[in-house]
Amino acid sequence: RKRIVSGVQPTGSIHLGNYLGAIKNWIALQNAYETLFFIVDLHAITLPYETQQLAKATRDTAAIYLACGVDSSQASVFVQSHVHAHVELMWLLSAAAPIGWLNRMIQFKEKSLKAGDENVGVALLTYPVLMASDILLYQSDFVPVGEDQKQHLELTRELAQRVNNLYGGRKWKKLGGRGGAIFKVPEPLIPPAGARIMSLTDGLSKMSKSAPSDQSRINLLDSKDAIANKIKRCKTDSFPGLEFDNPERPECNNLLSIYQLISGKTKEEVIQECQDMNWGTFKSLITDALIDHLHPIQVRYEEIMSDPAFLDGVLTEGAARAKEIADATLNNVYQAMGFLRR
Ligand code: AQP
Repeated sequence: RKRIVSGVQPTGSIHLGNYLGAIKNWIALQNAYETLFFIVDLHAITLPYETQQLAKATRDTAAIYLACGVDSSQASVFVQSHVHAHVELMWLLSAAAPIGWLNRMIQFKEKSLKAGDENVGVALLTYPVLMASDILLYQSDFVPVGEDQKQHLELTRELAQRVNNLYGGRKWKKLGGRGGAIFKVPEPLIPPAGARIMSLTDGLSKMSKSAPSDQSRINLLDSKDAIANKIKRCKTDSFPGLEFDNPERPECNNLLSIYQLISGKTKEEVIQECQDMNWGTFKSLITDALIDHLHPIQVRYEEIMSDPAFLDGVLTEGAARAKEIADATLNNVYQAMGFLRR
């Protein structure tokens, strides 16, 4: 079976964007592919963070994966830092990664510009090398990526090819290796349309964990009242009726898309149902749909959190399965790069 890897950072509450853009799609993939879903805690420290929160957020994120329907008997669910090979391979890859490639990464430019050079850790620059390590360790065939991560995946692909050229093939064979490519070059798996969920308070910026206002996002664990309140106060417009894809109505497009994804209806069905509605009627419809969709996830989340031994078991087993694949790749890389092995 073809293999897929993906992960979410434990940097705050998991929101509807993470769910509709990533986790919900994983569930659809786990039957057809071999899947590894991890909680990327090592990535979560690239910007200032709260040490008292990291471990809790990591466990919460794992529990949310399971509550959303990730099946730990099929998928390997684990914490990135529990598999040491991620960091080790990252160092080896960073020797092959030209600084120029990293300097061109837009996310780094944007985030570092905000904070200023003296306040930004080196890890923010080398973050894409760790991401490449996360993917290449598992010889992944596909990586589900949103628009924002496309550039990083392209870097992963180029880095894989560069390492294959520098150290693979005949040179590796001479060192006792199997020869050929060290890494599989992964392909992006672009999620279904409409999977970029925007902020509730500004239809032009994406829904994000790190946005200062909690009103801008629906968290998966929000109470019924919180959901109702956020939808009540979310940004709308004063055009008549409701419609998708009008560039002058980004909030309208976003809310209709959310409703479509949550209700499982087609776009045409949503158009038929909602085009003549006013905001008041639609808001009560989407509020109910969100509450109904999230309720079973919240119930499962509580069950999982009430049984810490179960969650520990899932994460231990997931890390063990991941380690087997990761260590095999890492050993190949050490060998191909000419290291003296124990
Ligand atoms: N608004 C979104 N719409 C669709 N997909 C989204 N994702 C995030 N936001 C949206 C997808 O969620 C996955 C995990 O994201 P991440 O935790 O690695 O980091 P992120 O993309 O930076 O997510 P956030 O919530 O915006 O976090 P912060 O604020 O910490 O940077 C990815 O697959 C991402 O595409």
